[in-house]
Amino acid sequence: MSNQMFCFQCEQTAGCTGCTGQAGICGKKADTARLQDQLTGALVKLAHTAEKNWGMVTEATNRVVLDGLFSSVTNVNFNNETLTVLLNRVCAEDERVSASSEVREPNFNMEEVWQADEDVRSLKSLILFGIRGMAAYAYHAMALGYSDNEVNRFFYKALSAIGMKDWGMNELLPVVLEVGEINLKCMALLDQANTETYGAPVPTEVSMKAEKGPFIVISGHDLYDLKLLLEQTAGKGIQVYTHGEMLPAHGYPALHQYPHLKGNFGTAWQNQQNEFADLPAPILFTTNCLMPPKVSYSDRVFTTELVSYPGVTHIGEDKDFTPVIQKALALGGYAEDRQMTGINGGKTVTTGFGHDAVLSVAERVIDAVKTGAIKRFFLVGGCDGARPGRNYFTEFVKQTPKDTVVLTLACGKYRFNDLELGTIGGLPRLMDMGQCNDAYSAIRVAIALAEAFGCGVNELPLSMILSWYEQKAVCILLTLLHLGIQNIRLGPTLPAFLSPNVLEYLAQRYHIAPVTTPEEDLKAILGEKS
Ligand code: SF4
Ligand code: SF3
Repeated sequence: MSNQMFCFQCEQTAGCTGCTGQAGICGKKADTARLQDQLTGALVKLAHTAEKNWGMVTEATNRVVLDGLFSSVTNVNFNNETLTVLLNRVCAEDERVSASSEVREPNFNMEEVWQADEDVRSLKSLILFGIRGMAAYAYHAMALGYSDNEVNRFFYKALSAIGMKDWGMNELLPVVLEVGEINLKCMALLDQANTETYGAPVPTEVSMKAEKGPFIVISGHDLYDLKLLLEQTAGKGIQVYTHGEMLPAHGYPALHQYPHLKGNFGTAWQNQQNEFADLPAPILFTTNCLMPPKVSYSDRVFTTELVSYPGVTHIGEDKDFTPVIQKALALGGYAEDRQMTGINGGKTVTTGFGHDAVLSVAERVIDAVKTGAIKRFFLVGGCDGARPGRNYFTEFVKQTPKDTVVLTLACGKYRFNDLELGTIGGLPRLMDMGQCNDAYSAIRVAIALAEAFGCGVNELPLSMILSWYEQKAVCILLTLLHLGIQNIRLGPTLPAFLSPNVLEYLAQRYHIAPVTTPEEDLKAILGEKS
């Protein structure tokens, strides 16, 4: 087993069963996967220690738990060196927290989970992957000075559950659903952090034209890093372009105010190796999704926070972006303005339809539903990825009837966000609610509409068609289940970590179903009673 690995946490896992052997499909090598397992095992041990010595837990303990979980999210960290430093931090914290105990907790080996009975493995995986995603939300909120004791406390409970040797379905299932419940609080916290810091997003048209001259492309989800970069590049003749999940930043007033935040470059994460190949500019990754950089552009890639790749320049905690700025000036950018387009040839995209923006027109929306002008809402959202089956989401949106509204969020929207879908009653038919980190906005809107119509969310003329890839999608899904939302269609494939029994439970109780074809799914949905 020394050069072997096992990982099945994301949608592109090998053969839809699990990445094994020398490396995963994402490029994560076996030794890195094993280090992440060791790190997770150390976090489980720390959680057991913390549960028994709660008085010793400090902000530093909470921070190392978030760092450890977030670092193992797909496409964040490929670097054994930084993972080893993190592992040592977790062990040192465990030592400190346990200082007053006479008995030390035993080490925990993740092989115990991977080798467990398939239902136990499935439920523990749901818990682990769910809290990895939730840790990302808590981390971003913490960067802005926001944290929540109940959320922090739950990470230890969930990690402890993963280490329980004799727990079965009865004990683990409630913890799985609790991940969804606490994640709702965590997403609300991040929403509060973002909107209080940068203002509520407003609908904003974003150009896809790269202007001539030096520029920097910033990717990932961390708005705080973008803010710091905008401050440090102000007045230097450098333009800043968002990439991937950074696009919704344009909707926040406190970020939009910077005139050199010019537009958006490129599409979703899985196209980066092509889109960055000839880029005359540096790219800064603040979170996932980093792909192994090709030699053709690896000297232009910079990472910060928990993102790390061997040999790539990392911007540390001092947040001095000088190396990125110098690289931008040295490369010089394009000689002439360059019009980029989206996947479907569109030249602009619109973002910023957060809950405040949508609910500010709630009366018009409600009237339009009552008069029959709007027949149905679709939430077509989630992660993008490389599987060819993901064209489903483009085709689905293209085929939605003209009297329906498409709400979207996360990077899966690049499949269709440059399409011109027109308007209904003055409202755009396609509304981008933001990042995967903003799934809370969609939940707020759904709950507000249900209240306005005096019904439950399941009775609304609303269908959810979700695409997943990494672990934030797992915690969002668990939150939707916690809210009792049924009939979610999930694709392009179902998670490998759902055992047949767990899948059957989800299908029976929540009517989760895999996507089929856009035609069949639309026919089934539109035939449904609304
Ligand atoms: Fe495979 Fe996904 Fe794990 Fe990477 S993160 S090793 S692609 S399952
Ligand atoms: Fe995308 Fe990685 Fe999930 Fe944030 S950037 S949605 S996949």
